[in-house]
Amino acid sequence: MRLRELRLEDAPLMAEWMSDENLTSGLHSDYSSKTIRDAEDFIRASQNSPTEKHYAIVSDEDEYMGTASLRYIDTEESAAEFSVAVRRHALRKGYAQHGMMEALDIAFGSLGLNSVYWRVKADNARAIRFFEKLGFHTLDQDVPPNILNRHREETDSVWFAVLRGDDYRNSALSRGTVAGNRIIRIKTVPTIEAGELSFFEAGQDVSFEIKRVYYISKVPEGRRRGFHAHKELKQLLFCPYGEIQLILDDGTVREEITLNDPSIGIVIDKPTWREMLWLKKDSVLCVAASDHYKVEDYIRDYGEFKVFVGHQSS
Ligand code: T46
Repeated sequence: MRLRELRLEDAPLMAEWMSDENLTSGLHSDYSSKTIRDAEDFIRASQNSPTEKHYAIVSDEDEYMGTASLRYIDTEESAAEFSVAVRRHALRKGYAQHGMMEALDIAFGSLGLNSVYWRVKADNARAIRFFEKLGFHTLDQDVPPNILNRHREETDSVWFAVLRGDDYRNSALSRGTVAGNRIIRIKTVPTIEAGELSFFEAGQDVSFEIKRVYYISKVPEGRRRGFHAHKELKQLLFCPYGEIQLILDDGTVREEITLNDPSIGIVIDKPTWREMLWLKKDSVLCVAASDHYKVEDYIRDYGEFKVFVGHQSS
């Protein structure tokens, strides 16, 4: 998946999400009467605007999945507002997250801005949950008055922000854990203009003895794997290349983290249900495991897993 300029041929799929009330009811604008013509007008108007940048979030096959936008770009204030909308077909596949990260890269990179703000309707629980899972928190204050004034009619918004220098791609790291499993930083040595080298050593950086290493590659974008837990096995998971969402569930809490940094590892050392979603084609998931492959250590039924962890904790 990637961002590119919007094209007129994106209009039919853009009109598709606009007419999906389930998707638009939480947005600020009213899209109920929008047509393909309106979508075409929007794309044309956005093409030469210095203050509005709209990008198509597209699949590897270049299919339009949604729009990520930087609006009200204010070079004096060095700020912009972010927004994102995706088609139903793109939900839960990582497109919104990917579009957001690339749009923030553009805001702080080529546009050279210092801050990006966005607002969400206070009753749009799905959107608030989405941003909070990425590690963003609603702002109680500190939204610049000129930005607040722009939307003074809307009294039902909560605000989020990213400032230049924030590690927005890895804000999950500050959480420390995912569903009770530790997020660790793998030692990483940068070399001058020749990349970096990451390493961990058994008995020193990893608390269990490593008996097996395996890796998963050549997975198409948008595909899921996993759907199981282990009874005894302990593992360190990391993604040396690409972008993979890891969904972990300890039987009580279900949380996600995006692995897109070779220096981040997740230690899963207690029974945890896992699912992995390939956000980018050719991403690689590497695992250092505490034991050899034992089919009897797998729990592949979620109901059984719930019983297993229930018994363990009682
Ligand atoms: C896990 C997640 C993160 C082997 O023969 N040896 C091995 O060491 C492994 C790991 C797998 N296999 C066989 C078993 C299956 O026939 O490879 C096939 C695919 O395994 P599975 O469907 O379990 O793959 P994933 O990606 O769902 O899960 C794997 C690991 O199995 C699992 O332990 O935690 O990655």
